[in-house]
Amino acid sequence: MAIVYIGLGSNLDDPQQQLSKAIIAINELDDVNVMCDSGLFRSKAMTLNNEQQPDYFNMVLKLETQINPYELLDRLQAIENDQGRVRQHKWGSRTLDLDILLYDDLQLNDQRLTIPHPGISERAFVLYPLQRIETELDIPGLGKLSDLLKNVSVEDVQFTGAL
Ligand code: A4P
Ligand code: MG
Repeated sequence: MAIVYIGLGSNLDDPQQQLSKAIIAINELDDVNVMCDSGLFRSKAMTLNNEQQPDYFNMVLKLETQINPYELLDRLQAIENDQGRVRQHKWGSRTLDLDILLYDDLQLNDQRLTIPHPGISERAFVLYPLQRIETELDIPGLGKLSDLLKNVSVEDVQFTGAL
């Protein structure tokens, strides 16, 4: 069994409802067991060219699964599509984004997948949710979660409780 952390994000069409639906869909995937979630975090949208966007709601799920990373990505993208994900431009607003943050201690970088997910180490909206699940996490190639947290500001993200 691999231990996998998935990042969920939404800033369109009732984000909290989008995340609830996504958790149900992930739970229903064959060969996936959702172990726990981080609770809900709200943050300003990280955008390109100062584009104005609604705030994001983010959450991290911890799973165990036997599905390989590529198959898992396919299934997560199918859930994104089911929930009306439209891909306009990089970092555009979205109803649902599902990212594979960590997959065991795997390090991978090819055309389809980069694991750990790029940008983890600069993103308060990823690091704080991860910390609520696992304080002593080692991120492959990047070091201890507790050290990475020193480089982001707690003020960039607001914990809003259970979903
Ligand atoms: N891909 C590569 N590695 C992965 C991975 N580990 N998990 C590829 C998932 N996908 C991965 O993704 C584009 C391609 O990335 C996929 O087809 C897959 O093959 P996408 O979701 O279509 O495009 P994107 O999300 O616009 O691009 P990108 O670079 O993945 O963006 P991010 O990093 O997902 O960031 N602000 C706040 N506050 N909170 C957010 O959650 N999210 C984003 C998107 C921007 N601003 C945000 C947030
Ligand atoms: Mg993405």
